[in-house]
Amino acid sequence: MARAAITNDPYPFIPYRPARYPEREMLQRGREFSALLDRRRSVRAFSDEAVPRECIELAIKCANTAPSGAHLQPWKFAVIGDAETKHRIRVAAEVEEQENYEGGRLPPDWRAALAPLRTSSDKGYLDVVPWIVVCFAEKYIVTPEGERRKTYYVNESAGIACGFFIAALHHMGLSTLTHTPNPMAFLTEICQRPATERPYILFPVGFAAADAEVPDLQRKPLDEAMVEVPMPRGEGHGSD
Ligand code: IYR
Repeated sequence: MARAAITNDPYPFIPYRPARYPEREMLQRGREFSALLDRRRSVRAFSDEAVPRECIELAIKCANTAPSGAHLQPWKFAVIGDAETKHRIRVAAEVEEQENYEGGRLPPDWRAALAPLRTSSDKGYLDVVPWIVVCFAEKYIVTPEGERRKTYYVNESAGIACGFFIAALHHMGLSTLTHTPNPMAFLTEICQRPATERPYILFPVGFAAADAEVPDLQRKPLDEAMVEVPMPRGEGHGSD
């Protein structure tokens, strides 16, 4: 497997010359990318329309470009397209979520935070979507020689990979939901993954239903997302 070679061998260093654009074009590209991402919404109402498997493969290829701790790429994306396995996942997710919503496992503050989103223990969309993709985070990787290697920054790495995955789906006109049916241990068994991996995020993937609705959420404004760090007192000047 290529990765084992990568993790043991020193790398040659090769030139890297990323594309450069005139300033106007940089801004134009930034605005367009921002507008594209701003049109993405988490979806809970899906169409059962088929989605080519290659779209899923491409989204995982995009995820697989994510930076990762020591380049150990501690993720696996399990792909499920058959109705029986999707249904098993739905049933198991609903068992956990019924305990959360109806059984009182969700603390009151959490329930209150979710109320405006109208989420519930009904995860019917897991039967409807053409694909379910489960990202597993690898606590260890196993080399072809059977040697266990610890991975680093697993949450950060898998989280960034999932972000790329979500963006790639959206770019293709597909929708998903960042779903973490809690606890998620049942996914290890259903997806037949080893104990070195931990279920991280479950993604139903498909086209949004023709009549899908989403809450009219607003993104927080830039001046709340971005803060200026004050210059140290009595020191230097800005760069312009
Ligand atoms: N996992 C539950 C609850 C849930 C929690 C958060 I935080 C959300 O943003 C949405 C749902 C569920 O899937 O319903």
